[in-house]
Amino acid sequence: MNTTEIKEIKTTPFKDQRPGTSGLRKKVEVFKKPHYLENFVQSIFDTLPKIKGSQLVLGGDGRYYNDVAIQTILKMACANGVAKVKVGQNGFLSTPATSCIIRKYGLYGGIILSASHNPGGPDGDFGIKYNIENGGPAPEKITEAIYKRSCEIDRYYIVDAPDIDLSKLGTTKLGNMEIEIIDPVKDYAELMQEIFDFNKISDLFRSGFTMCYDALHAITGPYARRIFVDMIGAPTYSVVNYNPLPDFDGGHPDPNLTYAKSLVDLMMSDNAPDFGAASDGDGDRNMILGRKVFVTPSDSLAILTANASLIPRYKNGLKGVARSMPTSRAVDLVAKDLGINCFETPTGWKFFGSLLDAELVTICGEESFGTGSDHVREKDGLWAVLFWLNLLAEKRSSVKEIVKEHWIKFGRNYYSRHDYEELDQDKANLLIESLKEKLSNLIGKEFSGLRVKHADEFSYEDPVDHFVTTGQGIRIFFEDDSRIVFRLSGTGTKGATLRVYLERYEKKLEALELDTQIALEKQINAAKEIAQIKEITGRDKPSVIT
Ligand code: G16
Repeated sequence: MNTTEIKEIKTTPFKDQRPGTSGLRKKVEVFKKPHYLENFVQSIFDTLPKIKGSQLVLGGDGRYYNDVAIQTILKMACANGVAKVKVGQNGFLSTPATSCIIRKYGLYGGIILSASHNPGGPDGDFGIKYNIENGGPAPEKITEAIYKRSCEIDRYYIVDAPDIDLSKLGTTKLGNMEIEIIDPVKDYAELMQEIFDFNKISDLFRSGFTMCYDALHAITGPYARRIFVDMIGAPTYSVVNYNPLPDFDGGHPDPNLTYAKSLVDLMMSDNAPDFGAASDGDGDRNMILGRKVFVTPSDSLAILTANASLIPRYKNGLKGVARSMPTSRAVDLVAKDLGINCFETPTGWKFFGSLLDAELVTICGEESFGTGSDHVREKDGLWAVLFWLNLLAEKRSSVKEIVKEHWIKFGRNYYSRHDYEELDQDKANLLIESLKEKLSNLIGKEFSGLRVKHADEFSYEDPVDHFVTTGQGIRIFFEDDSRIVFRLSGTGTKGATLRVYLERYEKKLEALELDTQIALEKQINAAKEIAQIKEITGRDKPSVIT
């Protein structure tokens, strides 16, 4: 018996530990406050009824403070009676790989250390989230219980022991707890090989097809090298920025038109490869580009759904699809065509979990660069990239041709998101509150040539467990069926971020290739006018447009 002294440490609650859209995200300096991390981790353990004797997985995206937090969590897991923890070598595990491991080995849950697409480093962000035994993010009822516990906590448990060397694969012990240091890529890569036709993708590369996958110095680098280069045989230059760095080399690991600029510039140039893609800090987001074309995440979701039968795993059809409310309604048109259900959920991958578990849907997606399926319970960046590669290998046409074909068949949902970042929290709250007050008076009024047909605040009742979630965004529908959605982000760590989602449908062949911002001009102006963005926030333009 390996004895390790369990210490009970007295503490007092922090009042700001309510998990947001995806776990608890704060500045590194906040997490470094004495007892801050420990309080939250103990609140998780105190909330879980079967933590004693359980098996967990633990890892993160390699960002600054991961290494320190992992050692603390291991010592706390031991003190709380956890039987075994699987840890990614060097503390690395992508979010979808964590989900895969929970499901494959039937674990009780997992702890993921990441602030996703938020910047890292000593002045950047850190985060922690708990995933349950289905492999997905803890649902609202659990995150609320964790928060409630964090408001009352007065002690936590930790063992007094030296740090564990996480650099070597194999099994070791901490007190009575077993620690297995695992290859972070293996299980996930095997799962991808079961889903997609790797041979067909290899043939595509052998035919001279070119790709640039940008890992943005975040977690997907090792996964992309193993899968694309070692297993599929893509040339090594196909994967760039593949070394995970604690500060993402000073970058913002967010795969979008603003933060993955060098990839976007390459793909819009005359030297562009056939295909470009990127993922975020923890590997659950994706951005898809073709030569001189950017595929919006909403279009990507619709295109993957429409072509799913070409992929081995989905060849017998889809049970249904789901999208978050602000995501464009492009996929709804595909679902109708396929005769399957399309569910509309609040923002946050956690809302897809019960639909996937109940086998109501197979594919889900969000405008925020997230797409995934029932193979895990998280969105999955590399899965989306492999899906596109498999599709390109089957169709042997370009990304641009596939997108155009889709628009010709289904019409195009012009779509853009305008973010106003780092707003004063009170002003942002005021803007949303004033919108709410106006809602009933908006109907019939005209803004920028658009007449309001309907306006409401979105709330959602989970069709499986009937849990109701309210206050999920203000929706304004116009008579031409275009739409604006306003909501405050639940993932930022500095001030507030106002997200304005703009959408308009177009079926006319001659109007399918307009510039998106021009195509949405009326909706953009109407949004500014209705929400009085400049008057309330002082900002006259968004900080990020995607
Ligand atoms: C998280 C959630 C997503 C959500 C996104 C943006 O993604 O898992 O479901 O769409 O945040 O949320 P918000 O609009 O509230 O900032 P990630 O990649 O950050 O974990």
